[in-house]
Amino acid sequence: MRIDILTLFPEMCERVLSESIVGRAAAKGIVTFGCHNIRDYTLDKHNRVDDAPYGGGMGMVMQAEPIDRAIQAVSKGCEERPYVIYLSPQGKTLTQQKALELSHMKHLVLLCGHYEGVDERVLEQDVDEELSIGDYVLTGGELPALVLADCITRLLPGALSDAICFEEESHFSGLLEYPQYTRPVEWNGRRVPDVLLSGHHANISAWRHEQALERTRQKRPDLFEKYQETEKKP
Ligand code: 9D3
Repeated sequence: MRIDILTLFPEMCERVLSESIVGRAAAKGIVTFGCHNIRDYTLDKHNRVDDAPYGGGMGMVMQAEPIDRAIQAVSKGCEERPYVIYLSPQGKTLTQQKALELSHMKHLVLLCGHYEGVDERVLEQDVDEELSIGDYVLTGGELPALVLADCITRLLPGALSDAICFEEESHFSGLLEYPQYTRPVEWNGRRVPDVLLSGHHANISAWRHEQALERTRQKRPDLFEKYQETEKKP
């Protein structure tokens, strides 16, 4: 898969995408990231990418032309038109299901907005979908684009280790995870639960399932309700 991010802060995006599991997936060639500065596509002699809104009002609006030229540039030489996503507080909220759907695309372009917004005409012409990551206000679309890139990348075949991947498939139950412990057995007067030291695998499994249920009931009653409903079905 190819993911191009159009932003005013390409270095910020490159840094995030070069680390950890996502960075490793890129190094392995499972995904290719391109982080592009929208400013590089302005034709303005002062390198401007924004201007005052028509009709007046506060703040600045990102101009259509540099954004459209950036999209044209990253589409060049591609057989198919990329799927263009605008990260915006007005979009539908990203879900795991949406990330899974997007993980099947060949080429995504993620457009990050700033200032008071983007000229509506380039959105109409070029954008296929608008996505938000939740109902809280950030300073720009970069973190949302990185959240989306991270979420999609880990779903690509080969991105996760076999161990984690197996765990995902076998354990995805709709419950929260059970508590985990590692050495030492006692820390600050707190002991690891005896059952985990017993070596009795059936008891350990039963204990973990119980813990997962209890935690979900306490911390995420919404998920617990859903889980109970799916359990009732044959
Ligand atoms: C002037 C009114 N503001 C809308 C509430 C404007 C505005 C605020 C913040 C416009 C852009 C932003 C920056 N945020 C994003 O670009 C953004 C975002 C977010 O703030 N929260 C959750 N998801 C997203 S996706 C893009």
